[in-house]
Amino acid sequence: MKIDILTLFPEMFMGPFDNSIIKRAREKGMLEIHLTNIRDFAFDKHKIVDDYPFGGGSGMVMKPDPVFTAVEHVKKNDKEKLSRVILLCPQGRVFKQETAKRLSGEAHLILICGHYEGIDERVREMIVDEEISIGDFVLTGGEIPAMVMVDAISRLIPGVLGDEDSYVNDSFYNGILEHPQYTRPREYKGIQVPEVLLSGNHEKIRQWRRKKSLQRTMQRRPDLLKREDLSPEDSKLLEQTEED
Ligand code: 9D3
Repeated sequence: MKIDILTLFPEMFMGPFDNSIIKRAREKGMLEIHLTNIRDFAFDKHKIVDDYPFGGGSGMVMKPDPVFTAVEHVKKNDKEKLSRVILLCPQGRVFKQETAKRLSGEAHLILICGHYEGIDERVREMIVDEEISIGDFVLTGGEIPAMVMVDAISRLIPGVLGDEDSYVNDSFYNGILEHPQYTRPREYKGIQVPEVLLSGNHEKIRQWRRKKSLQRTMQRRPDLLKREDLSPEDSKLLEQTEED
């Protein structure tokens, strides 16, 4: 997969993609990440990329031409029109694991990082295929959201994760939070590893983990647990939880 990132702050991306899994994916040629500075496509003397909003109001708006020209530039070798243009902005649909899954099947993503109060609406109308937000909190721009997306999408590209860090057990893959994990030593600062995990009884261990997962999900993320899709076994484990 090829990912082009269009931003006014390319320096922010120095580092996040140069570590562990993403770095290995880039080295293996499975992932190609390119950064483009939108300011390089402002051709006036002062390289101006923002302007006052028509109609008044506070804050600045990103001018359409530098963004438009930058997108045209990164699309110029894409004869088959295989690219998908995504604008990161607070007005977008919220990014979910299923969004990451869907986008991991694309050949070429072009991510535009919004900044200032917003971007001229005509950019959206003419070249943006999809708008994405990463959640209901206010950030200073679309750069960190772009990093989040690249990270979540990259690990789903076939061959990027080794067997050891496989994604089939991902929390949101199963729609329920993960159970507690322990490693050596058996006792740490006076706290023992639960006896059942040392028992070697795989059926008991499986039930314990499932129960802990359900318990955590009910306490922290009840929105993920719809009673009607609980199996009879899950319902029983949840009843035990309510007794605990
Ligand atoms: C006062 C109105 N604000 C819109 C909700 C203005 C505004 C705040 C923050 C406009 C732009 C921004 C910068 N944020 C992003 O560009 C952004 C973002 C975010 O703030 N939260 C979650 N996801 C995203 S994706 C891009």
